[in-house]
Formats: sequence, structure tokens, C-alpha cells
Amino acid sequence: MRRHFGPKISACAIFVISCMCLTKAAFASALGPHDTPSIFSPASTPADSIYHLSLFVMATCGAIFVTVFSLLVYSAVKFRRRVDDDGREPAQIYGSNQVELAWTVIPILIVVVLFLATARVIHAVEDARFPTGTTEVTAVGHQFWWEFQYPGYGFITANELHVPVSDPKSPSPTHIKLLSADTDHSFWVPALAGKTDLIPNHQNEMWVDPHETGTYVGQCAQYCGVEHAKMLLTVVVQSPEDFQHWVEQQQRPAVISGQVAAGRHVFETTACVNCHTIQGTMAQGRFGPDLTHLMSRTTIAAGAAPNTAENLRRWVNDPDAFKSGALMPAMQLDQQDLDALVAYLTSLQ
Ligand code: HEC
Ligand SMILES: [Cu+2]
Repeated sequence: MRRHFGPKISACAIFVISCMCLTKAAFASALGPHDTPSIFSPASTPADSIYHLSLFVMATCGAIFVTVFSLLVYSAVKFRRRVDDDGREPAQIYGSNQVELAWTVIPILIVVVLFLATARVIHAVEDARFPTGTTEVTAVGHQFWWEFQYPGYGFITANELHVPVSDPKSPSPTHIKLLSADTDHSFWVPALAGKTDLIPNHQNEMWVDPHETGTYVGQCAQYCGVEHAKMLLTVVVQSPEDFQHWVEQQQRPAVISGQVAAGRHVFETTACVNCHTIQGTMAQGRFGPDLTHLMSRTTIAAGAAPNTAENLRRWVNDPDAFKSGALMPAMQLDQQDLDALVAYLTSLQ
């Protein structure tokens, strides 16, 4: 006697895979606060609303899954082929208005409810009004790093976005205009907000209203070229005092120290100046990140490596060493110039 296991086995596989995904998601949220980009530990308003919506959608889909799966198991077990089966066709039933109405109307209602819940969140996120204390930032995506302009404060930085924490009683959100210098990128810090694309010649917008200080990680979520995977994002949410302190520090021109004059000379007499800006010097290039306060960042090359003297040396000597495909050429300097240059770079506090 032949037994039919096909449908049961594939249903079981779907169930096991779903359980694995849910467990993984639960673990992701249980991991350290925000060192993995996870939508399951929101710390800012748009991310909160998206998180609650996704829980609602998952619960609805979970209920549908459990209902359908239980009916499937019940039917598979109850109506399985038995030893004493006479092999005749069972009675065929056709045309029950009640049953057909039920399986038409109930799914329509479910879809309408999911649609309305989603539309509500989209409206709340897209049509938000901004209070007077809003911080304005323009983020420009470049292959393969982020430029952050603070027009209200008059400075530019790269890769590590700083924003103030927002007090629910008097919110101080950050409004981010998104532009691209070359191709499509996507700004995604899951704990803070949904992802929004940066498109050449088209301005997109998004905002964050974080309610917990801390460092949040994200990345470019749109394939933008060979080093897309190393186009990481860091957002530092600070207390209003710390943020103010950081702004004042970023507004200062670069430190000019006689001790590193040799390195500054190397910088100013090589192609570095065509691609990088150091405020207060003749270097005004815009193709690469602003280096005025290079040492105030914890990483270099959009999170590709920690910002240490050793890594700066390796980077300038050959960017491809840890970010192959980066759009900065290896500068072919001799050891002495390289040492002097790194000393200068590390003085840029
Ligand atoms: C052709 C343009 C170009 C030239 C010339 C150039 N760079 Fe760059 N540089 C870039 C680009 C683009 C990046 C960003 C690479 C990335 O992260 O993918 C970069 C990144 C850097 C960084 C890391 C900054 C950060 O915050 O991540 C440093 C430091 C740096 N360059 C120093 C130099 C020095 C020193 C020179 C001269 C010896 C130089 N660069 C010459 C284009 C250039
Ligand atoms: Cu990108």
C-alpha cells in the first residue's frame, strides 16, 4: 500500500523554516542594544510605527498560517488512505454559497484592514510636520561613502551622522534631505527609520525622532557599485548638550600645528587637495570626505576600518587594501612622506 507524504512533508518544511526565521528575529532583538541593524529594537518614531505595523501584519499572517496549517494537517490525517479503502471516489460536493462567500469576504476584509493600517502609518510618516527645534541635515550618497551637510550650522562631515535625542514633551526631530552625487543609494538605519533611496537629480526626504541616546548602525541598502557592502552608516544620537558640543567642535577650522608642518606640506602639494576639504587650508576638494575633523570619527572609509594611525597609513598607501574598488587612488608616497602625512592627518582633531 502506497502512502502519500508529499504535501505533509512540504507543509512541515514551511512550518520549520518559519519557526527558524521567527527565532532568528527574536535573537536579533535580544542581542546587544543596537550593534546589529534590526527592525525589532526601534529607538525612534518612524521606526516605532513601522515596528508596530510589522508586528500587526505578522500576527495577522501568523493567524492565517496557523488556521490554514491546522486545517491542512486535520484533513491530511483524517482523510488519509486506509488499509481497508475500497478505492472508490468519495461523494463530490459542489456549490455551497455560504462557504464561497466566507472565503471571498473574509480575505477581502483582511486585505482592507492591512491596507488601512499601512496607509495610516505611511500618512503619519510622510506628512509629519516639523517643530521649530528641528535639525536640518542634507545627506549626499557617494560611491561609497556618505556626506552629511548641516546647513544651519555651516559645516560638512562624513559617514557618522550626529543628531540630538528628542524629548517627547518638546520633540526635536532631525529632518534629512537625501541627494546623490552619482548613482542610487539607500539610507537605512533600521532602529531609527524605514529606508529611503538617494536618487541623482531628485530630492527625497526622511526624518528621525530618536528617544534614546546611543550609536545606531545601518548601511546603504541599494546596490550602488563594487564597494556597496562597505558603505556603512553610523548615527550617533546624543544628549542636547553633547550634540551642541559636537556642533561647536565641527564648526571650528582645522587645527594648524607647526609640529606637523611637513605632513601638511605633503598634503597640500599632492592630489589630496583636489578631492578633500580641510577647512582653513587651501584644500577645498569635494570628491572625497571632508577631513577637517577626521579624528572626531571612529571609523574611516564608511565603516570599513577603525580610525587609527596604522589604518590611516594603510589607507593612504593603498585604499584597495581594505576597500577594493574605493574611488581613491593609491597615492604612491615614499615612507618618509607617508609618516609625515599620517602625523598631520592624526592632528586633525
Ligand atoms: C581622486 C580623488 C582622491 C584623491 C586624490 C585622494 N582621495 Fe582620499 N578619498 C577619496 C574618496 C572618494 C574617499 C572615500 C572612499 C570610500 O570611503 O569609499 C577618500 C577617503 C579618504 C580618507 C578616509 C576619510 C574618511 O573619513 O573615511 C582619508 C583619510 C583620505 N581619503 C586621505 C587622502 C589623502 C591624505 C590623500 C592624498 C595623499 C587623498 N586622500 C587623495 C578620494 C581621493
Ligand atoms: Cu550606496
